[in-house]
Amino acid sequence: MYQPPLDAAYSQATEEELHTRIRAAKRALGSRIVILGHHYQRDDIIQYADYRGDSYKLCKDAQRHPEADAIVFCGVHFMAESADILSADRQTVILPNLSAGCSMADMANIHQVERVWEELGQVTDVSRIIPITYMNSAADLKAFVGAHQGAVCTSSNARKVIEWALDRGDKLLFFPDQHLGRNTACRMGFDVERDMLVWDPKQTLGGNSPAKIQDSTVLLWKGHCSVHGRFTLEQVTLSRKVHPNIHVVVHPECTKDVVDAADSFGSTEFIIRAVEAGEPGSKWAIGTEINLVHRLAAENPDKFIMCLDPITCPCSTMYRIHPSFLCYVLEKLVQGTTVNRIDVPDDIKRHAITALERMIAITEQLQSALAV
Ligand code: CIZ
Repeated sequence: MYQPPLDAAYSQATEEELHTRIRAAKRALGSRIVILGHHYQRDDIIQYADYRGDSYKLCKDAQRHPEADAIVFCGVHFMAESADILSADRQTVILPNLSAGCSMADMANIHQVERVWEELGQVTDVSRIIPITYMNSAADLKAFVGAHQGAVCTSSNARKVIEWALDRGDKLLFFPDQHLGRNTACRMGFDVERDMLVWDPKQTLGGNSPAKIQDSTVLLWKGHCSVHGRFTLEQVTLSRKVHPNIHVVVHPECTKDVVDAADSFGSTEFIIRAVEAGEPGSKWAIGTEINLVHRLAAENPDKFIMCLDPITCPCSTMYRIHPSFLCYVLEKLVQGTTVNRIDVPDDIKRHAITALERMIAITEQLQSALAV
């Protein structure tokens, strides 16, 4: 989405001035707003978050605040859409910078997915395919999935959602991140060559033969995360050579060779829990977004924590939430104006909520099973 440039009151304000103004606006708004900060946000923003978390946890946190008129989501576009779908109708969701998108989410759009579904129908029985979309996808893809017996998943519940789907169908169409789908399916015993294929939406039948499609169980959309795609097997090997006994933990959006070589892998919440539970003096090489790695290092001074990639690169779209944008949306709210509202149309919301609620039901069953 297009974010018009901010006027001089914001773009030319000093950092110090912006922080003073953000604090004043937040104080003035009190419980009328709740500010959500994704783990990948810079510290300059996280310091104002009422909640920090992954996209799923933050949507759940916001639901605990029915009294708030506005939910200010410091994250990216698909996250604000999900919060809008799951929040009360009277609440507005605000994304401080409208151009904060997700390049992976943009790798699958509704026109492509509908065309792929039609193509699949020419070679196999689509009523036996369950579509699963990663949380990192636009609301209309979540609606597609909801309308076709599928569900949303996140990196923390992908396995459970895939198991659920395979109880209901014979195949999965998993989009947009091939790596999360592949890494999860491999851990479930599926074989990359025998059971999976990669679907390139730019090619007829995704670049596959009808026989391969009929024989495969896990159809992986050709999408990826540019940040997690930077981590390599060589970095894992080097970190172990330089720091013997280092524990390598990576995100499942990394490529399979990196995930296979790591000591453990999981969602941002998993990585945080793993590091926090580590022994004092333990060493950690982490393969995820750099703001989270730096925060973990600052908050766990008793451990050695480094990013697996020496030439670190932040998620450039997350980085678009600069304090000037947070200041802008908060001050406008103080003045009685809502700017940068993310409002998912009702026809999309109707089916997207089905897909999200299926995921929530599957996840909550998982949590209660773990608690037993
Ligand atoms: O679900 C999220 O928030 C993302 C993008 C990753 C994760 O593992 O938390």
